[in-house]
Amino acid sequence: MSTISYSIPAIHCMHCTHTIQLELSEMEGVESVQTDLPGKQVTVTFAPPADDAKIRALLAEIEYPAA
Ligand SMILES: [Cu+2]
Repeated sequence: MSTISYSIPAIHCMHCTHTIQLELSEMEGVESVQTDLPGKQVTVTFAPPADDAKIRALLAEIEYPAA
């Protein structure tokens, strides 16, 4: 199990964090998603088949790329 925090400058409101939470939660292997609206950060706990590259790819796809 790994936990990584991503800095996501495009986060600006609760809609953003909600969308990110929903999309990441659907990824196989993702155990938990915590969002920090004021800090513009998302912390993801995951195990295979999820990995850092897939999470970054998904964030980019939904237009919230990690910095
Ligand atoms: Cu927003």
